[in-house]
Amino acid sequence: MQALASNNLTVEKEELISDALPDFASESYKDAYSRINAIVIEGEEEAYANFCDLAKLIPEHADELVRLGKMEKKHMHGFCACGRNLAVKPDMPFAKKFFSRLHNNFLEAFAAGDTTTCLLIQCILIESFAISAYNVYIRVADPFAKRITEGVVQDEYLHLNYGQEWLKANLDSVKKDLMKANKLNLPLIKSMLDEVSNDAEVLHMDKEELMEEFMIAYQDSLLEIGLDNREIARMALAAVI
Ligand code: PL3
Ligand code: FE2
Ligand code: FE2
Repeated sequence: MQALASNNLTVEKEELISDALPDFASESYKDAYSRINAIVIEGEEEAYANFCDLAKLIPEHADELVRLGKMEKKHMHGFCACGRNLAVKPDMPFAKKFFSRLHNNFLEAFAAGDTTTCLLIQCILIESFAISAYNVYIRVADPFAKRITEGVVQDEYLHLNYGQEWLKANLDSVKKDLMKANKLNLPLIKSMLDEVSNDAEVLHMDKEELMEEFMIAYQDSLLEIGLDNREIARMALAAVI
C-alpha cells in the first residue's frame, strides 16, 4: 500500500514536470528553436509570396489578397523578433528545404493557372498547419513569443477563411481538382509534421496534440466549404495511405 502511494506520487510529479514550461535559455531549447523559428519565418515569407501570386490568379480580389499577404510579412517580422529575443539564429537553409516540396507544388500550380490547388495549399493546408502549431505553441511559449503568436493566430483564421469562402462559392466546378490536389499535398503536410515533431517536443509541444489540432482546423474548413462527411473522411485518409 505504501509502495503504491509513493508510485502514484512519482507519476504525479512526472506529469507536473512535463506540463511545466521549458527552460528557454537551455542549449537544447535554443538548438531546437533555431529550426522551428526558421520554419515559421520561412513559412510566413512564402505565405506572403503565395498571396501575391493568388492576387494575380484572382484579380477581382487582388486588393484583399495583397492585404492578407502583407499580414504575413508582419508575422514574419514578429517571429524574427522572437528568435532575437532568445538569442537564437534561425537555420534558414533547413527551413527552405523543409518547405521545398510543398512550395514547388504551389509554384507549379500557379504557373498552370490552377487556382484551386494554390488555394488548397496556402489557405487550407498551410493555414491549418499554422493555426494548429501556433495554438499549441501559445501554451508553452516564452511570454514575449506568446504575445506575438496570439496576435498572429487571429490573422491566420482570416487567411483560412478566404480560401474557404472561394472554394465554397466555386465548389461544383472545382471539387474534383480539390480532391486531386489534396491527395498530392496532404501527405506532404503529414511528413512535415513528422519531421518537426522531435524539435517540437523539446519546446514541450506534443505531436498528437499538433495532429489533433490540425485535423480539427482542416476538417472544419472542409465542412464549411460544403463537403459531406464521407468526402471529408476520404480526403483526410490521404494523410495515412
Ligand atoms: C502562414 O500564415 C504561416 C505559415 C507557417 C506554417 C508553420 C508551421 C509551423 C510548424 C512548427 C511548429 C511551430 C511552433 C511555433 C514556433 C514559433
Ligand atoms: Fe501568417
Ligand atoms: Fe496566414
